[in-house]
Amino acid sequence: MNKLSTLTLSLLLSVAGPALAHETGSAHGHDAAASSKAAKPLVEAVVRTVDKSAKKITLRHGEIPNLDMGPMTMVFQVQDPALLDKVKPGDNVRFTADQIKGAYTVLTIEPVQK
Ligand SMILES: [Cu+2]
Repeated sequence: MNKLSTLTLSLLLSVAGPALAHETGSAHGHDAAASSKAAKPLVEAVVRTVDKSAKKITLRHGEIPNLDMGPMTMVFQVQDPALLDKVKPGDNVRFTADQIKGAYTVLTIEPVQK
């Protein structure tokens, strides 16, 4: 199921990335600050491991357009360790990431109900 959903999501993202990003914004009201700062595209992923003490998370992620990265499993830094309280291994998530001082870093992450 994970393989299939990743495949599906990759396809969806390639045609409907911005639309998907729009849908998830509804839960939290206004997001003016974020959108004025050129928000990063939301990327689908599955959480593999979470390491709060090291502020790291391993994600099996789909394509990350702003990092020019294809789907893979890798470790990310997290900008705020509180983000790691929202997710656990096995969760399907949507996240945004950027390269900060050379380190791939998760900026936002939200679980997705499947
Ligand atoms: Cu990667």
